[in-house]
Formats: sequence, structure tokens, C-alpha cells
Amino acid sequence: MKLAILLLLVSIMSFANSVDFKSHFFANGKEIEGMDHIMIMPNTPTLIEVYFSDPRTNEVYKEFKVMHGKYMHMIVSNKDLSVFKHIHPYFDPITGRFSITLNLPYADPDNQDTSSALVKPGMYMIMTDVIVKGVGMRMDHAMAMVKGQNSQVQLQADFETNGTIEKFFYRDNESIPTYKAIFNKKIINGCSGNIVKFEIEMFKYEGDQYVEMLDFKPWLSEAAHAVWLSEGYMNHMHHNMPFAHMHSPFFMDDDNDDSNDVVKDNVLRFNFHDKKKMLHGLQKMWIQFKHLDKIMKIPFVFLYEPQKPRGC
Ligand SMILES: [Cu+2]
Repeated sequence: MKLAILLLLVSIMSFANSVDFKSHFFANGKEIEGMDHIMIMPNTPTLIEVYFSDPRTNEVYKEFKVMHGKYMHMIVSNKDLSVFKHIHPYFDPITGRFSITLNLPYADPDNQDTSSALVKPGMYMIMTDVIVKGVGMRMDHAMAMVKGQNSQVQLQADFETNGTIEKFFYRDNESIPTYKAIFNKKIINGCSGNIVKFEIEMFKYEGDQYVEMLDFKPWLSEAAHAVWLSEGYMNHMHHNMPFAHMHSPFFMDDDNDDSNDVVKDNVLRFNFHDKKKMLHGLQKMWIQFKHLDKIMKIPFVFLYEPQKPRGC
């Protein structure tokens, strides 16, 4: 029973390879075709537009459902996973187009990542996530190359003791890091893949000690969001992208304003059914939450070597 509920809660996403859905990506008005990538000048404003059509009729989809407060979620990440941006393009219901200008600052707090999205040279993946009305949740992606001398950074696992990672994070330029996080994961092996349960215990520095953090502000209707990508994900992107987008819930009271909504405790919980698509080896995961009107982004690098389940 518990497992069934968990499976329901797990967000399962598949990348588009369907007969009813085709995506069209443009960078500065030029279409990024299929496996091609577009060349982008570093730190130069670049207009990204996306629309989706039904390949059977060439009809452009114009009706979308809001998902976690937005019509579209866009993730931009580079090959070595040193860059991660979470962006929300704007939707025009007349044309069915989503658009956003990368490398341009927006006043919109949900788009604080656009200002320096494509600065570091190298290959990038631009991933989009929408719910088309009457069709369902669809993801797709396009590649972009940022020009310049590409220096790849080797991913380094965070230090683990007995499977636990303890990390400190700065909020601004304070002398003592504001946040402390204790990261744990549990893997439940299954024949159709593994269920991975992440627990991240959050503390904040107050007075002269770290205390349990309970004052998360709802961000896009959740206490926290997380994205997990496997090292080498760009080599596996066509059908089963090793990509997970997860949410840790906020518990709402019934008064229709979010002022009294709470988290249960100081633990953020993310669950994912990996459907065998996550690669073994090093992984990077970013959690995002809103605290004192700033959206924080905290990365973890960990090893994922699930055992083969028995009796399948
Ligand atoms: Cu989003």
C-alpha cells in the first residue's frame, strides 16, 4: 500500500518520441533542427522560442496546463554539469509560442537564472517540460554550443560518510555559511527500476548555531524543487534521458492564502522511480527553495550504484 502511494507521488516524465507531439526550437529566429545545435556567443542576449505541433495535422498546440505554477519549465545545463539554470519562458496563447531571452536579466524573480544562462563555453542542453491539454506531459530538448575555449571540469563526488553528505552553503558573502544540509538517499530495488528516496535535512545559522530550518517560502507551490542528472547524460538523450525533476511538498492549511502554510519538519523529501534510465556512476542534483525572498540553489554530487534486484 505504502509503495503504491509512493509510486503515485513519484513524478514520472518521459521524453517526447510520440506520434502526437513534435517540438520546434529556435535561437534568434533560426530553427535548431533535430540533432543539430545552434552556436551562441557567450553572454550575448539570445532569444529562445519553442512551439509544439501535432505532426499528423501540423496543428500548433495552444492549450497548456499550469504545472507547478508555470506553463513551461526550462532547464539549461552543460556537458560537465557545472552549469544548471531553471527558467520559465513566457507563453503567448495567440501563437502558441513560448519565449525567453537568455543572457538578459529579468525583474521576474522566477527568472533570476536567465541573466547569465549561457556564459561558459561548451555544449548545452535546453530541456523543456510542458503539459499539453488533451495530450499529457511532454518533455523535449535542443542543443546549443556556446563559443569559446572549452575547459571541461571533472565532476567530483561530495565527501560521504556512511552514505551521508554534510555540506555548508553561503547565501551572499557572509563570513559563516547560512545553510547546512545533510543529504541522504535510500534505494528500493525493483524489477522495473529503483525507487530512490532522498532526504535533505536543512539547517540555518541563527545566533551562533545551526538551527532547524522551517521557514521555507512556497516556491511554485512546493517547498522545494530538485533536478537530478547523471554524468554523461548528453550521450543518452534520445529516448531515455537520465533526468529527474522532483518536488518536496508544502502542507497547506485551508485558508486560501499561503501565509500559514508549513513544512512538516526541516527535511526536504524527494522521491523518484528511475525506470532504469538513470546511469550508474556520478550524479549531480540541485535542490531549489525560496528563503527570505531569494531562491537558493544547492548542488550535491553523489555516487549511484544500485544493486541488481533479485528474482526478476
Ligand atoms: Cu520550473
